Amino acid sequence: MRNLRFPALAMVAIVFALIASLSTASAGDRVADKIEVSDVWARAMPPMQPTSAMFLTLKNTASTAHALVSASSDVARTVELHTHLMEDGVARMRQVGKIDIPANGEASLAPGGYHVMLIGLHAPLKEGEVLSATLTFEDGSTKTVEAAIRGLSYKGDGASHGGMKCGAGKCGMSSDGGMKCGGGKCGTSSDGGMKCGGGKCGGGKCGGR
Ligand SMILES: [Cu+2]
Repeated sequence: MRNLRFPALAMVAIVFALIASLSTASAGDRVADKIEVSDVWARAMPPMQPTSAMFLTLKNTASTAHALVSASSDVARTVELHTHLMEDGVARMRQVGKIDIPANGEASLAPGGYHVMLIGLHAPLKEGEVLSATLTFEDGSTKTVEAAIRGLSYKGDGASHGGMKCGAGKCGMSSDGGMKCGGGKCGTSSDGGMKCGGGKCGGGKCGGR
């Protein structure tokens, strides 16, 4: 039995290696551990449509601002962070380098605003199924999320869950693909945020601020 015993020196080395690995992976230091992700869903698309989008709410529990810098998923060839902008009255999508999550605040990825674009789907996203995606934050830490795949008519969980709302109404996609709000249309305000009529969208809410 003697040769099964670890020499004392090896034990010391193992203990130090354990301490080192624990301290470098300290939970408190990873941005991913400070961000709570909820309402994760993706849009089911018709079979011929090679792109779709994923939506979610990011809640920052830290007192410093953080950012989502990229996302990836096996379901698509390319995954990009996008926003919607109104240009000459037309809603266009544009890739963004990051999505800021304010200190002790939320960033809402919702139809008509920020979204995770899934480009070159390997197979159609089917309603009722779930896809897995990995979110990467500015320190390189990652978080894996599961997105419920919803039908074309699903507009998000609504204002109470951080979806876009506009006054008393809800923002949704208009028939031309732009944002609409009640009878009006959502556009982009001068600071790049969404606005709706006279109001501004922010923190997942539109108007009344
Ligand atoms: Cu997009």
